[in-house]
Amino acid sequence: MVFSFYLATACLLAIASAQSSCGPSPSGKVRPSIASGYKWQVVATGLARPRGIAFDDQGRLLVVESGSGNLSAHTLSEDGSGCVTVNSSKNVVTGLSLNHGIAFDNNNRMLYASNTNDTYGWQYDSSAISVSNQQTLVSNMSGTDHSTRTLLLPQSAPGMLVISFGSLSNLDLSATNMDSGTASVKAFNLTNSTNTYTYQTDGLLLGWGLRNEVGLAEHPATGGIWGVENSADQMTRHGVDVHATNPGEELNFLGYVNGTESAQEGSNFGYPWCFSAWNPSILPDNGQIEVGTQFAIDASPDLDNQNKTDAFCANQTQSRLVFTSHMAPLDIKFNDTGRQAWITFHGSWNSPQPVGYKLSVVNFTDSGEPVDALTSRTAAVDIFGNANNSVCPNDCFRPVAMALDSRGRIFLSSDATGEIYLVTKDETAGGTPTTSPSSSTSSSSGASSSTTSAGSGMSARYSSSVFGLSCLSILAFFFM
Ligand SMILES: [Ca+2]
Repeated sequence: MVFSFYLATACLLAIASAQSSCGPSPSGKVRPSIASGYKWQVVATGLARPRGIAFDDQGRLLVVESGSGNLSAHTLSEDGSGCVTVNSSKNVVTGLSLNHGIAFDNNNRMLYASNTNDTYGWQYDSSAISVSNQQTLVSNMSGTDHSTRTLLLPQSAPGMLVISFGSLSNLDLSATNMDSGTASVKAFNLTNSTNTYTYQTDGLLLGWGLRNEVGLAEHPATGGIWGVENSADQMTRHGVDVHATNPGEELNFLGYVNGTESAQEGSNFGYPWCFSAWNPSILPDNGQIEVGTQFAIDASPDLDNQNKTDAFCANQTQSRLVFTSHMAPLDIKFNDTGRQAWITFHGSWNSPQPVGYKLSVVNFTDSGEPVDALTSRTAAVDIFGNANNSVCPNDCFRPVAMALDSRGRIFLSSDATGEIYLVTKDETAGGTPTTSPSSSTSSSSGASSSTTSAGSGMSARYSSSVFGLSCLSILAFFFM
């Protein structure tokens, strides 16, 4: 029995190492999983479907709570061990059905937020934690299905407001008309605006044929605008159902708003005619299709494709990386050097196996380009997710949006569970993550062996869980 006691102690330590060291417990049955070299904690619980988040200049976390439509501010406190908790909370904006988008200008004096139809701006007082002088800046974006209007205030182009307006359905023919405004990303100059802009007729077009570019980010070194796209559900090609592993979710380069010229600016990115391959092997007539190639969905019963062919799709702007189908990327944020892009994957109903529900990182070069090639299937390295995706979505957190604080720590909203998480490097673990790719991504000949600081994937955590189960088995034997 003495041996059993020591064994039990060792086993409990192994299991406990997989738990957060501080903060509230995760909601319900949520069991997070993290890559070695990183740690997590819950910062806040009980929020009403939190979506977009942002820090004010006092380090307060502002949260769009889509369940209530309010924008709330949360004053945080931190103990000596780095544990962050909410000290007090206050509603800043109510009554506008805000549902996702939030951004500050460069000096945190102006606050912006959106509901489906409108984008608003206010003067923000971080001492009083209040707003004033509400303006409706951009309007006429009502729509069904994809209701979020992500906002980005590029640091390299003060006064420019970038907005993403997703398609109105899975395969939305209105997106074939550039003037409809749907399935596009545009930039609006706030410095010379006197009236409310109309999305369709005003603004600078950065890209169209973008099904639902929910995540937008500016590269800190180049000023380039990058987006992550939620691609189509229920896909068929030549009448064959290929939706289980196609199309790939996309990382797109949308050009600049700081005056730098780009051939891609204002171009068509393919939707609703063309989609990027994730698994070419199951596509009919796939002789010319690699991972990331945009292909046509000829003869789809869902869409009269007006003879758009693979050759046509080859001439539309290609994505820069692709990710596993249906993972639903909702946000992208660069670290301060621009060498890492963090991406949240919300997960989707349309995958036969639950996929996504995690935070991953993509490595970029010094010149602001993805390290991996378009043909890579391992560009996104998993850092933080759920221990068991088979219980998703019901018993999983679902990452939506991020805010990085001045120390590079990642705050992460989960709408489904009403939580804010904090993911950060684990200094006590040496802070030197390994470079192995995640176990949860498929292997590929196009895989990159990057040298940057992506974690070792979440397999270590799974090992811990497996070890825990093994311990229980052994203990059961000894206690019999
Ligand atoms: Ca595309």
